[in-house]
Amino acid sequence: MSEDLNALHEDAAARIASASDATALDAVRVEMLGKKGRITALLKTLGGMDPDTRRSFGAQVNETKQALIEQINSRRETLEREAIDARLQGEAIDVTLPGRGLEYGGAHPIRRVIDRISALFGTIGFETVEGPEVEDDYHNFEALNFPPNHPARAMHDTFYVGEGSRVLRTHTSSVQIRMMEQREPPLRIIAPGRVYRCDSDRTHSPMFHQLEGLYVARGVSFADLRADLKAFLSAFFEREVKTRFRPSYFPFTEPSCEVDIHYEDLNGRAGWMEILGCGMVHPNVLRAAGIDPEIYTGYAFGMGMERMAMLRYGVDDLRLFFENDLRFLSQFQ
Ligand code: 2NL
Repeated sequence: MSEDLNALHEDAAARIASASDATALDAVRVEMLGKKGRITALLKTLGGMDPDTRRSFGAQVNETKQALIEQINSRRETLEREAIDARLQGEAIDVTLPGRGLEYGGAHPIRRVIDRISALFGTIGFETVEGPEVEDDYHNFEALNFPPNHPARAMHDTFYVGEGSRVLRTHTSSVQIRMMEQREPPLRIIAPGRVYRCDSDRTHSPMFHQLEGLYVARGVSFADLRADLKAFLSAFFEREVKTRFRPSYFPFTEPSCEVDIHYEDLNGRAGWMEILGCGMVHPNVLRAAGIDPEIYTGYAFGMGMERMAMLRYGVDDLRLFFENDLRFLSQFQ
């Protein structure tokens, strides 16, 4: 009998030791100590034994039972500790690794130039406003004194969109028409934004950025236009800029000018460079927007932002502004 008990204990002890998880260990416990377990079965046989055998064998069985309970509990603790250790190992953080660092973003050079010009005109009372990029023919052309079949409309190859007379705006003048419709003079606004023309080559992008300015009030003169633009150009380029106002033509201004700035490069070469267009708002444009040209006059100007950014930052290729290559963009932060 005690031979069987020893064998049973050894067998159980080996299986407890090799139980690899809580489920396997519990299976051993049920097989030994459960209601129908082998130890339980032995205890049930005690009743049929004579008192002496019962006392000594009963003590042996109980000893074995206590020993198995302890072994099972100890094995359970070991398994739990191992599970916790494995999890900690898996979740370990190497605090000696270098940090990932923070990447700082920054404004695109075109945005920086728009903000800079808006701020400069802000100091003399101009408010920066925005408007829709998909326009109707009226706000993009008709209100700006382009007659229905005037060849001037072909000056820009326009992107027509959808049914009817929707266009991608070819300038931000349309925003200024909308402001004149909504507000009363005196009016001082800057309208920057994306504009679209069917043009694509080394120096033209079908989408580019323009910024226009408009000042409408009583008694606004060409002298105001000239003084304000000269002050702006010197502030923008941070030097005393020599300017030249050349007569030109736009349907929406009369008289109209193109403005050149004088430059001298490091090799001593000098010359004039066109930088913007301007003029006195045409009476037809004021009238179309509900402003009486007998009472009010206005000046307006427009310039390309890519060109201003190229001059300010010394960029020689327009396409760099649209490629979004971080090696280029991160130089402006
Ligand atoms: C250029 C020339 C110009 C204007 C834009 C304008 C707007 C209204 C009325 C009258 Cl609502 N004029 N804008 C005037 C003259 C020139 O732009 O070279 N832009 C890139």
